[in-house]
Amino acid sequence: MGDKGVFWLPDAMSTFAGEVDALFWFVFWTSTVLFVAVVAAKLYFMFRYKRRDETSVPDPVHESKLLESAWIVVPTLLVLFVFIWGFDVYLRMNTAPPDAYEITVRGKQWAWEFEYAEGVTTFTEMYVPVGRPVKLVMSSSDVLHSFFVPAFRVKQDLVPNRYSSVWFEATQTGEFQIYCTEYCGTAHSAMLAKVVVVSEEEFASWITEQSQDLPPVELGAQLFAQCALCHAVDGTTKIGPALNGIFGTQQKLTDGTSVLVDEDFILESILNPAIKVAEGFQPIMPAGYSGMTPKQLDGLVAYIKSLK
Ligand SMILES: [Cu+2]
Repeated sequence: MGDKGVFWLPDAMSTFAGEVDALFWFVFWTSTVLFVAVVAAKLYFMFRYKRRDETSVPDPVHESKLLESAWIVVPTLLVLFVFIWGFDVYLRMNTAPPDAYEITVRGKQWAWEFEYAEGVTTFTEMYVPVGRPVKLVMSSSDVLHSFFVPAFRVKQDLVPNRYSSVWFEATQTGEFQIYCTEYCGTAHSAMLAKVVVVSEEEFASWITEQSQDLPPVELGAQLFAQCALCHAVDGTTKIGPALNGIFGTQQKLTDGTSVLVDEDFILESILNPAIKVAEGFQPIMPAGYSGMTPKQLDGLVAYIKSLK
């Protein structure tokens, strides 16, 4: 947490963050004042009107029009005030400026995919320019996910077969955490990424650099970021088997047979992971990676093949 955050709110790093916080603090402090007032009045009445002996009968209560009107009118005005204020912020937060820079975001078990208009795709980092509105057009390849950047006060569900969107304008450069905040299966808690906010110039040169054609192995290494949650490349076992040094070996399968790890087996395991499952593992790999382009698939196969 940086120097602008407080104990329960992270740094405010987007143009809307301050407004969201102001609304939050208003609701928080009015609730606190009302809570203290109600509890204090209750305690006072408990002692002031305590029944002191068996025969005592309290005086009849007379209504006070002024008092009754006050406790109807004041809370109603408060609630309406919060509604109008909140609705105004909500509407503006949901209406992206027409000149916003668009990024297509796809959530899948268990990775984020960020696709830029220039044809660049990233997985663990979403680069955005500072001081420029960015609109995210989001969808999911499988189940419900939810995109959450606490520092921007931005949160939106991703729904299969439907687009949802959010927009924000980052006010400072830096790296900010992205969470999936809708439980989406085994590796939900590790479905993380970062927003990297850079200057306009840095962003432009980053895009140019990324859009260069990469050799297949390098392209594959980049794409592999979305697999790295479940597959290690250093021999350790994660949710799925480690993928280094497997090319050319015989792999034992859950049905007792074995298979030669060649290009075809790697490709089949990406497209249809449930057909041949490595011994000792569950058939839990999502089939969502079949949506990659042939070039991307070639790259991934080349990369896995290259792992020693
Ligand atoms: Cu998720």
